[in-house]
Amino acid sequence: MVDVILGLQWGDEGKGKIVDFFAPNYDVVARFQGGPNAGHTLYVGDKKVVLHQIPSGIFHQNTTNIIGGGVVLDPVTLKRECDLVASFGIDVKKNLFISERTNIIVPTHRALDKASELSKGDSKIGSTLKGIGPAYMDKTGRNAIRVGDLLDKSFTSQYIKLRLKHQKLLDNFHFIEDIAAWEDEFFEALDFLRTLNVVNSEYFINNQITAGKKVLAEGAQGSMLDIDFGTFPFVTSSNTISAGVCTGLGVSPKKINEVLGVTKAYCTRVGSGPFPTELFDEKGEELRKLGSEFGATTGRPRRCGWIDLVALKYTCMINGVTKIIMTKADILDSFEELQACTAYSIDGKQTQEVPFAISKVKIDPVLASHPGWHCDTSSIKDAANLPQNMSSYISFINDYVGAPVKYVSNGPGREQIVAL
Ligand code: 2SA
Ligand code: GDP
Ligand code: MG
Repeated sequence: MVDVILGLQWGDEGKGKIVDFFAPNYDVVARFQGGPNAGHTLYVGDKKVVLHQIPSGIFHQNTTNIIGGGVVLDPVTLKRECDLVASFGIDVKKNLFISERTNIIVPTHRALDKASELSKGDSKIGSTLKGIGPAYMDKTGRNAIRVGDLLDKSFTSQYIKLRLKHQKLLDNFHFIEDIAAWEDEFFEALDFLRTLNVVNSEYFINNQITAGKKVLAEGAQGSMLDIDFGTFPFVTSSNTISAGVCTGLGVSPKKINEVLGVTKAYCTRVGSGPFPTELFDEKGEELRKLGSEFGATTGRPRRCGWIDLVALKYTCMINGVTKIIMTKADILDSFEELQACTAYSIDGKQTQEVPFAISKVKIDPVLASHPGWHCDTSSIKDAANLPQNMSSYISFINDYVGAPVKYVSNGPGREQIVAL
């Protein structure tokens, strides 16, 4: 069976740490969507590592890691990540496998991403500029080059055709970028990619499942950034929700078992778009400072606010979440009072549903107040020792969203997690 770990907010919920924590229980960890826009942070000993495309199970020697067909892969970033992982003594040629169906991000995708954002002006998405949108456009537009094509002799002509198509678009944007320089490192990275294990991942994964192996699917970004169900158009270009596991890995919905949803104890968003509980005052600043809320890929400051239970209940629903993991609870340790959004007020009317027009209407959050716990929780190991006010905050969340919080993460380290 396949268990899933994914983000229930706008990304950066701490999925990397949580996947790394659970990885020893699994034989296979697989990424099913996204690409180098993701930044998944975990600690190996006391060393901080940020992974972008390699699954967060890579530091466990007995875990097989798969980059699935739903991912868009930047070979240059992958090569850098493989070097980083190898510096910890991990042999990527042994336990990293890449699907033939994985779409390749080419240098002109990055240029097109930048040109598209520039052309949007004030309404820009706040893309990570890693070429994600244009790469997925080439997938749905049926132009993309896939990893399996690398081994085919038609690869060069396929590449040139795509490059010319992109150049025509870039000419329209009057956009100048030194693509030739990017191409040098791109082709060098392709040579490296050819040396890795490229597999037919749908058979590979299904054979593992049939053999009784345990598979963990690792989501990137968050459910509110899903291309279909997120705050469109301020979303990423893939299905970040549990449905994406089936299309991104080639597994049947019947094979999905647990869906573990990760949420912060508060909320952040990086990039543009609606964020009903965003704090523009010193409390938001305090969350950013205490939580070190800066993009793991771009370094951009993340916008911070209170937990949004309307959005959380919605994402639990669309994902079929069976268990919630609440991270960064320790960041709230010093707060006198916490707030949680229990409804949206739009034009004076209250709703507990995420509206279609979330990106167009003005939303005032209806907030419920909750007392803080004023103590250092970062070294707590047992649920019985959690402060009473944290337990009641968690009960309130459980009751509202209708899915149980089963783990509380109280620090960035592997061991800083409490089972409830
Ligand atoms: P893109 O690059 O086209 O997918 O951007 C579209 C929107 O999706 C958001 N997005 C993200 N949001 C949170 N975290 C992400 N990963 C990095 C991190 C982000 C960073 O781990 O911190 O370093 O800035 C991520 N990737 C994409 C993005 O902000 C746009 O709103
Ligand atoms: P991801 O994209 O969901 O993997 O999350 P990121 O790695 O982008 O951002 C999460 C950040 O929070 C990282 O710096 C983690 O090391 C850190 N983190 C994860 N869980 C916790 C936690 O429970 N407490 C604290 N203080 N930090 C955490
Ligand atoms: Mg991240």
